[in-house]
Amino acid sequence: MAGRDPEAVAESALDAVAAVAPEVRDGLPGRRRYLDGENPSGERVLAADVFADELLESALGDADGVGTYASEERAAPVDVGDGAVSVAVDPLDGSSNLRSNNPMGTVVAVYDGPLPASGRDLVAAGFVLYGPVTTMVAGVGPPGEAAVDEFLVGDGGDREELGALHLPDEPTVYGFGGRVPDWPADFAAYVDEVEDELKLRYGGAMIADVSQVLAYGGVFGYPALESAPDGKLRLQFEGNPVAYLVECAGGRSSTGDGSILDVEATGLHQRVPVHVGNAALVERLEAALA
Ligand code: AHM
Ligand code: MG
Repeated sequence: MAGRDPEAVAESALDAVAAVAPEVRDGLPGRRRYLDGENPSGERVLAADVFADELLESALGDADGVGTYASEERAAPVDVGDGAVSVAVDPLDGSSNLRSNNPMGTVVAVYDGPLPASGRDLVAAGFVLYGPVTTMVAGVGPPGEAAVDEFLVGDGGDREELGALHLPDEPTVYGFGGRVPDWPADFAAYVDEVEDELKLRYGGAMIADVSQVLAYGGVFGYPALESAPDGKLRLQFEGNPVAYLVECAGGRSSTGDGSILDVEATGLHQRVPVHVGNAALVERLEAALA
């Protein structure tokens, strides 16, 4: 239906993602093999990535008011309805963890408008974490203002609210992606400092690493690299939704030079350096990179 309240559409979209999460999870055991070919970012694709993408396209296409579906696994957005709301997903974030049986997630960004969109156009964001327990973390509302809640996702795809998330005042964990020799010198100097204060917790799936920051406080980043000045993570599917969630939970996000939510959207698969965490740690990062 066209013209529905974008926040109501976002709630339907999050319900739809939770509803298929058990099916995504149940489909993983037989889909740990790589397929031929690459995704639009030039990365190898697992059978599980394609499976999750197809389930999510169908579920979100059926959600009331969702007009456009876009995914990290597809070159272009798909028209799935007549609403103005666009939903961008990373169907299986961290899917290279599948072989080693480590956590992975599904990331969801709900934008009021066409893609590519600015993080300021987000009306909701969330993620499903396929950990020892299947949970969803989500917020609905204006960037910086929405409450961020954690839900238990039941076997039937229902969401049971567990409570609000707010970054603890005393940070304890850090994790940064990319190879250390590929880190710019100013970023490496910043890491030297935080290593003296925090405990390393890096798992190679952004969503699991961000979840640790939300639970224990700290900082996660996939920085600009010498070989990749825009880093690895994608603005529409990864950078914007985690920036929204961490900022709404009382933290900060940064490209190294201001909030990720202020980055101009120029392409569906554009990459962006991502740093999120407690405000003081992100402010020190910005000072170190200035
Ligand atoms: P993916 O969406 O294709 O899984 O790639 C994104 C993932 C992030 O979850 C994680 O932070 C990063 O890639 C890890 O990359 P690397 O394996 O290069 O450390
Ligand atoms: Mg990803």
